[in-house]
Amino acid sequence: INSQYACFTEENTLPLMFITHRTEKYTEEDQVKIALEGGCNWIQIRMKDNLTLDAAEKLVHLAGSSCRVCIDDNLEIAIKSKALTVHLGKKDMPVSDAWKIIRQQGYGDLFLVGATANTFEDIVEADRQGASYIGLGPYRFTETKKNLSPILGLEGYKRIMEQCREAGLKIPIFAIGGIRYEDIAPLMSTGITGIAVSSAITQAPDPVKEMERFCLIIKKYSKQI
Ligand code: TZP
Ligand code: MG
Repeated sequence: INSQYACFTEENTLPLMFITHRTEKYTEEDQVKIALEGGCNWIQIRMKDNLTLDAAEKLVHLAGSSCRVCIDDNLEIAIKSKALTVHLGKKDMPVSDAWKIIRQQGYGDLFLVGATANTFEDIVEADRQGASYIGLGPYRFTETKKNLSPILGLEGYKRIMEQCREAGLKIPIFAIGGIRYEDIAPLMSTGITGIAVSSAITQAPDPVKEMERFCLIIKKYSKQI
């Protein structure tokens, strides 16, 4: 048994993932504090060039036990820092290989493995390999990620979510990429589970207030699922 799909059914994790992305104004530590203060309880640590075990451990500790922390790309650091979630992109280790390592180390029932998708086919493959959830995107252009996959737009989400329903896929799907507050209602109506966001929070005039707004609307829509 793995913890596939467990995160949003058995826990009180809000289906809203905040992703750190260092800006001139806010360090990762600042951003974790902002997200927590705004009510977020799921944070992805995304530090492309400067991720270290020490940094991850400090941020996991800061997030505390009531916030799920996900480490981007690096399974070893996710395990050692006790983050208990890793997000794997298309160029990272395959999800099935990650599960082998996680089980070998005895964390099989605790861990979540997220995977990136840009197409329905990506979702099918990640699901087959046992991904716990999908980050599907990008919704629109964003400066936060280099080498963006083709933009999906609302039409892309409608089409892919319809394909998922037809195929009977149950895997939780999170929209990502340039998402602003106003996008949440139309995106949630396509049947996604939730959203992942970075710059809409960190670039808001009052990031804590913006996070609170995001949490409120996500709560409203996630209850309707
Ligand atoms: N993957 C696809 S888009 C993206 C990632 C990590 C960036 C999300 O950040 P933002 O600032 O909400 O576009
Ligand atoms: Mg990645």
